[in-house]
Amino acid sequence: ALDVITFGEVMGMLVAADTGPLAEVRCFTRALAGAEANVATGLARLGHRAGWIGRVGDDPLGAHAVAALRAEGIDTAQVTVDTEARTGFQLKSRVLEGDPEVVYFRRHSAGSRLAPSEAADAYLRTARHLHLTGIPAALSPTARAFTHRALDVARDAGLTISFDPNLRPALWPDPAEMMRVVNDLAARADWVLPGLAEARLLTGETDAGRIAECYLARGASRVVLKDGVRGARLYERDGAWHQPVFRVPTVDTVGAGDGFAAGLISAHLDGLGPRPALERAAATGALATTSHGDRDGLPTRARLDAFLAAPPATA
Ligand code: KDG
Repeated sequence: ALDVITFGEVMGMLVAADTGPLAEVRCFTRALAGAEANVATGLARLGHRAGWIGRVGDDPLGAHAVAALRAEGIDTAQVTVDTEARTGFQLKSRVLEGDPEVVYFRRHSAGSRLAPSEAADAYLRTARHLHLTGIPAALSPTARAFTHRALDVARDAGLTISFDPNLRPALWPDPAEMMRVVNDLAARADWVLPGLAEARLLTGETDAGRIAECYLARGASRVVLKDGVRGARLYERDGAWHQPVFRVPTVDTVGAGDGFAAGLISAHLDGLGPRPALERAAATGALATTSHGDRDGLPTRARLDAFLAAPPATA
C-alpha cells in the first residue's frame, strides 16, 4: 500500500545555464518540472511510499520523466504512455535574485489528456493521503474531471487530503473561472496550503487570520499560509503557529512550495503535531531553493535530520 498519491503533469525542463533573457541563452541544463511530481519526489526522498498518476508522450522527454520518477522510488503503476500527444516542456531562466521566468510549451500535451478511470479510483483507495494542486484542473476538461473524481474517491475512502492552489493564471481561460474552480476544490480538502498572495486573491480577505477563518469555516481542518521570506503560519481550529524562514543560500525559489508540502505531509505520516510539522515543512521548502532545478535540492531523510539538528539562523 502507498502512503501518498498525487497526480498531475510532469514536463521536461531546460534550465538556463547563464543569466539573461531566455531568447538569448545558449546553454541549458536538463531537469524535470511538475509541481505534483516534485511533491512525490520530496516524499520519496524522505522515505515515504509515494505514487504519482499522469500521462507522458511516447518520446524522449516522457521516457526521461518516467525513468527519473522511478529512480526516486516513486510508484508509476498508474502512469500512462499516450501515443496521441507529446510530453510538455518548459524553459526556465537563471536569475541572480527574485523569481525566474518560466515559459511553457504544453498546450494539448500528453499530460493534459489525463482522464478519470476505474483503475485510478482503485489505486487511490489504497493510499493514506491524497495531495492535489489547482494545476491539473486548468489543463483540460478531462484533467479537471480527474481532479473532481479523485477528491470524491479520496473523501469516500477516508484519505486525508491536502490542496495547494498553485495558481497559474497563464493556464486558465479567464481569472473568474480560475477563482471559482480553485475555491471549489479548496472547500473539499482537509488542508489548504496557499501562498499568502494567492489566498488574498482567492478569499478577498487581506489579513492572514481572517483568511484562515474563511477556510476553516468552509470545512478545512488545517490552513497553512506561506509568505516567502516572512515564513509560514499554520492554523487549526484550536491554535495558530508561526515558522520563520530558514536562511539558506537560495538560488531558485521555484519548487519551495512543493518542498514545503512534502515536508508537511511527511510530518503527518510520521504522526507529528503542528509545530514540528511546520518546522519540517519549512526546512524541506528552504532546501528545495538551494538548487537550480525545481526538485534537485529536495533532501533525503538523512539530509533533513542533519539540517534540523544544526539549523541555520531563521530570518
Ligand atoms: O511548483 C513548481 C512548478 O511550478 C513547476 O515544476 C512547473 O508544475 C509546474 C507548472 O505547471 O507550473
